[in-house]
Amino acid sequence: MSKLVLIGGGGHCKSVLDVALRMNLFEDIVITDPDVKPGTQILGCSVVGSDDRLEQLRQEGFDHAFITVGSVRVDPLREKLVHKVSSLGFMFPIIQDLSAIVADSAAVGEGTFIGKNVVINAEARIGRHCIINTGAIIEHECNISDFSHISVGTTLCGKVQIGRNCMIGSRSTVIQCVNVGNSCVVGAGTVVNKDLPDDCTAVGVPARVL
Ligand code: JB2
Repeated sequence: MSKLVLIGGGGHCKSVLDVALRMNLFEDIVITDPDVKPGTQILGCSVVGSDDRLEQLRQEGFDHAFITVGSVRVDPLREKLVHKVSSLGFMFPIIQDLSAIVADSAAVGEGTFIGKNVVINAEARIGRHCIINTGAIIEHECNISDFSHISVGTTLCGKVQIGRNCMIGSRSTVIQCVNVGNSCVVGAGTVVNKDLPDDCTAVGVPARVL
C-alpha cells in the first residue's frame, strides 16, 4: 500500500481527505501546512509541519502527494507546489470518490480530485491537478485543461472546452460547445452561453464579462 502526503490543511484538505480515506488505498496519510500546529489531527490524520518536511517524508517511504491547497480564484500557487513536490520524486494519484460516475471512455489526469456525486460522461478529458468538486456534471466530450476548478454543483454541457487554471463557480452552467479561455473566473450561478476569451471574469445570467 502507498503512503500519501496532503499539501495544505484547510477546507479543501478535509474534502479530499474524506475521499482518500473512503478509497482505502493508502496505509498512512499525513498533512503539511505551514500555518497549522504540528500534531493537529484532521479527520484522524496528523499535520506534520511545513513543506520543509517533504524531503524527509519521501525518505520515510511516502511515495504519493496531493495538492490540497484549494482555490476560488485564479492562483498560481497550486502549480508552483506541483513543481516543488514533483522535483522531490513524489507521484500524484487521482483521488476519486466511490460515488462518482466516470465513463470508461473518459480520461482523467494525475493529481485531479473528483468529489462526491460527480458525473463525467463519455469521452470527456480532464487535465492534471484539476478540482472537479462535489456534484459537478461534466458532459460528453468536454475538455478541461490542467489546474482548473469546476466548483460544487456546476454543469458543463456537451463539448464544452475549459482552459487552463480556470475557476468555474458553484452552480454555474456552461452550455454546449462553448469555449472558455485560460485563467478565467466564472462567478457562482452564472450561465455561460458564449465563448469567453483568456483572463476574463464573467458573471450573471446570461454571462457578461466584467
Ligand atoms: O505553500 C503552502 C501553503 N499555502 C497555504 N504549503 C502548504 N503545505 N500549505 C499551504 N497553505 C495552507 O492551505 C494554508 O495555511 C491553509 O491552511 C490552507 C488553505 O485552507 P483554506 O481553508 O483557506 O482554503 P482551501 O484552499 O482549503 O479551500 C478553498 O478552496 C476549496 C476548493 C476554500 O475556499 C473552499 O471553500 C473550496 N471548497
